[in-house]
Amino acid sequence: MIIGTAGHIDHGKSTLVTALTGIDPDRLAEEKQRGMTIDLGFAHMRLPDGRQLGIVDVPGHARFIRNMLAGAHGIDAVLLVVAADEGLMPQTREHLEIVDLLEVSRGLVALTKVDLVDAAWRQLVEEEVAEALRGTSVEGARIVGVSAVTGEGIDELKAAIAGLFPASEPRSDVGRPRLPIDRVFTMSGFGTVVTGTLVDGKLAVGDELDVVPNRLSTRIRGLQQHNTAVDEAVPGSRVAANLTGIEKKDLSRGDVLARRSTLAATRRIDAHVRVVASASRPLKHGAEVLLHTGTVEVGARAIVLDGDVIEPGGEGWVQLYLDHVIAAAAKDRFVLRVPSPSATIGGGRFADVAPRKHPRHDAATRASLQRRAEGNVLQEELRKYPRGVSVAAFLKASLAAEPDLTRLSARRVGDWIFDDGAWAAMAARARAELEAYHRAHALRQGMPREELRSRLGLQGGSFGAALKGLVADGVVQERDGDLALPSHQVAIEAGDSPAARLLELLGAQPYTPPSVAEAMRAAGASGEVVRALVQRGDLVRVSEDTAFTREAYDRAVAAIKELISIHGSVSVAQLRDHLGASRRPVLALLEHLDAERVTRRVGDARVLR
Ligand SMILES: Nc1nc2c(ncn2[C@@H]2O[C@H](COP(=O)(O)OP(=O)(O)O)[C@@H](O)[C@H]2O)c(=O)[nH]1
Ligand SMILES: [Mg+2]
Repeated sequence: MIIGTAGHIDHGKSTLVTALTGIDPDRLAEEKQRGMTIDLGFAHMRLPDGRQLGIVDVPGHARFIRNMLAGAHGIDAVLLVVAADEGLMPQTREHLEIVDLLEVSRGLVALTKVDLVDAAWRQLVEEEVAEALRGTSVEGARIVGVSAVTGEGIDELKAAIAGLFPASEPRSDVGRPRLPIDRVFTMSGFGTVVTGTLVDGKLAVGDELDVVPNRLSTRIRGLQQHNTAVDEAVPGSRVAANLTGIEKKDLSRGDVLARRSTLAATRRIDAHVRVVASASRPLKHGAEVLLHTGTVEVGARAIVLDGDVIEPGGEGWVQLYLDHVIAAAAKDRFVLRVPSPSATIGGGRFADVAPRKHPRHDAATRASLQRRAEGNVLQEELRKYPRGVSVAAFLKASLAAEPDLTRLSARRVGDWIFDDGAWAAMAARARAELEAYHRAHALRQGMPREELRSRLGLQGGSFGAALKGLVADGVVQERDGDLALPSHQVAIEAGDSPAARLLELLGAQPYTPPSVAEAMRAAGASGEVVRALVQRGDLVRVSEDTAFTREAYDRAVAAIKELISIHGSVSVAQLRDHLGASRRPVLALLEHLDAERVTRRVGDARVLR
């Protein structure tokens, strides 16, 4: 569990963290020298029931709001710090707004520096704070007066913090660990170390991970939780991971470590945005904004999908087009800010992290996004990719551990999922293409795989799966790597056809046949005719040059077996004389039978295997 501080500069956030934990969260020399938090600080404390709580301390200064935003991701609760002597100040409101946009639903207010004010003033400030919380995600949060100077309220605050986290409530673990990186450094003797707040799954020493979006791979050599080495880190904890196979220069805040092939890298995101009521202007279509999500900040253009603006206090769907690729997952929360003057304009949740471009003012798009946001991700992915959705793509589009096809009319074949309607259309198309092909090429046993793939307009991966399904359904048969309808038979016309003439020619002098090339020429038969006859079994081609009719071949094989059974073996000369054949075809036949492992050559003779 993680709690994050929030509040105006100098209101006593860092001092309070030290009072609670004994750890000074200001770790940078510059922070200590200036007495001011610049970057995120981290501390941890043990709750009365023994559980560890991580604390993220954020800077209050407006200039470092981006660091505050990086720290606010992944927190389970907020500790809003308000100095009793100053009351609400600009960053109190700004941080509170961010907490609300990130939907942090648990919180406490620490009213600090109560040693500096009298009871009446304190009462006034408490009322002001309670009023400010109204309508936010932490409305009604308890307000605890504390003083780091006198120690007043510290124990009460500790108890209140513990009360925020009922022991029975585990953090969500969907087996999809993600660690948005907030710090990268090298430690002598260890190498590269990253820290972050772990969400959605566990990490263990030895895990192979992706670094997204740069598509690097790494392995976890060591893990720490709250400065203690562990074999496994659980979601909702502060984690330091020692990584192998990757250098500090290849990593930065905003990158995310994730389970292999589960996290999307994207430049386009569909999102539902709420524009804050306090915004001084609406969110305009085409506006340049800064997107903060996880620990990343990236410039983006907001395509407002309905209307030309979203007014302060309003909400709507936008497509964000990012300046560069980031790691993102559906349902991730985000904040949008505008640069000068720097201000929060809105925030919300991602719906589709790999969307197509949409027409604007389109009810179907809106409805689809709505259904997706409600959890029908697979259905919407199938709509988006009627030619099939890979399981890997689906995992990147959702937070699910596995695709769930119940209540969907879809089928899974291998690692691909197809909508039933799209499947039926594809099967019909395959049938029609094969039918046309068989008609055009009656002598061929089937269509080459690659040709059907391109005719169906499928990619290699989805075609492999689709074909498996079509074969299982009995729509298609595989014949020596070619594809045919089950009903298809190579058609060789009887009568005076090249095929018939070829068979007749070869059959007329079965053991002194002309070479295949000569016979083709004489019969006017193409290579295709020969192939078809071989496939049908009417011809047995024992070498490039030599082919026998089926009948002649079967008789010769029977003769060989008989001769061997009588004499123990058979020679080329014996067989030639027995069949009244010439030498060349007999030699080719015996070599063919050797290769077929029917006979074996011993000296000049053949014996049976
Ligand atoms: N009198 C008094 N001063 C405090 C208290 N807490 C913090 N301070 C002082 O307020 C100043 C700002 O504190 P700091 O923790 O750096 O504030 P932050 O910017 O919110 O982290 C420091 O000089 C602290 O010593 C308190 O409870 N009482
Ligand atoms: Mg501070």
